[in-house]
Amino acid sequence: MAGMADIRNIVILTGAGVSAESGIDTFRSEGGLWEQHRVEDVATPEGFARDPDLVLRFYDMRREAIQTKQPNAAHDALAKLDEAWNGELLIVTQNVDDLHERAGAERVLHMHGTHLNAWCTACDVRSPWTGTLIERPPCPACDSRALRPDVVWFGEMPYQMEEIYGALRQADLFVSIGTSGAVYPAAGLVRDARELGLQTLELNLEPSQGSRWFASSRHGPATQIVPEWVEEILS
Ligand code: BV8
Repeated sequence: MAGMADIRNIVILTGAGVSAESGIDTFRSEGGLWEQHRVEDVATPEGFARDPDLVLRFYDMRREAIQTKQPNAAHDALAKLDEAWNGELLIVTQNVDDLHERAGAERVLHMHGTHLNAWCTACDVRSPWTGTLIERPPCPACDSRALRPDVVWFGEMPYQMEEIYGALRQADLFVSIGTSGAVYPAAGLVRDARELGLQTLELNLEPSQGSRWFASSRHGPATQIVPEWVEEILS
C-alpha cells in the first residue's frame, strides 16, 4: 500500500466477520443471527417493549455462547499491533463480544455496546454481567428488577461517536475488518475517513456493501489476511 511509511495514527473498525472463525455467528450470512430472528423483534427498543422475554432470551443465549469461544488469529494479530504500535491506534468494534480484549487488545471501543454488561433502566448504572437476565435479577446498584442488555439497538445512539470522530480526525489510515457495511453510522465511517484524507483499506471475506469507498481491498478469511496485514505494517 502506498505511503505506508507515513502512517502514524490508525483507526480500525471491526464487525462480526472478525469473530466468525471463533465460531460466533455473524448477522447476515445464511443461517446468521438475523435470519433466525427478525431484527425488528430482537434488536430494537420497540421489540424489547413488545416481548422482553424474547429479547432477553436472545441475548442470554448469545452471552452464554460468546463465553465458550476463544479469540482467533485475527484478534491475536490486532492485539499484537495494539501492543507494538507506538502511534495512536483505536479498535472501534461493532461486536458485543470481548474477544479483542481477551486476545490482549487494550485500545478497544465498543460502539454498539458489550454483552458483558447489564444496564439498569431504573438507575442507569452498567454492571459487569456474565449470567442471564431472563429471570429479572436485581440491579447490583439499586436492586430494581430493570436490567437490559448493554447493547445499542436499532434507533438507539451508538456509544462514544465523538471519540470515534476525534480519532478519525487525527488518523492517517482507516481499516475496516469483517463487516458488511450494512448498518450506519458505522458503515459511513469510511466516507468520513475519505473526506478527511485518510488512506482506507478493507479486509473482508468478500466485497462489502461499502467496498467502492475503499482505496484498497483485500479479500479472504480474517485469520489469514489480518495477520498478513499486521506483519506488513509492523515491518
Ligand atoms: C442510529 C448490536 C440514530 C446489537 C447492532 C435507512 C438508511 C440508513 C440508515 C438507517 C435507515 N433506517 C434506519 C437507519 C439507522 C440504522 C441502520 O443503519 N439501519 C440499517 C439496517 C439500514 N442504524 C441505527 O439504528 C443505529 N443508530 O442510527 O441512531 C440516532 C441518531 C441520533 C440520536 C439517536 C439515534 C444503531 C445501529 C446499531 C444496531 N446494533 N448490533 C447486537 O449485536 O445484537 S447492528 C449489528 O449489525 C452489528 O453491530 C453491526 O453494526 C451490524 C452489521 O453487522 P456486521 O458486524 O457487519 O456483521 P454482518 O453479518 O452484517 O457481516 C459480516 C461480514 O463479515 C460480512 O461482510 C462477511 O463477508 C464478513 N465475514 C464473514 N466471515 C468472515 C468475514 N470476513 C473475514 N473473515 C471471515 N471468516
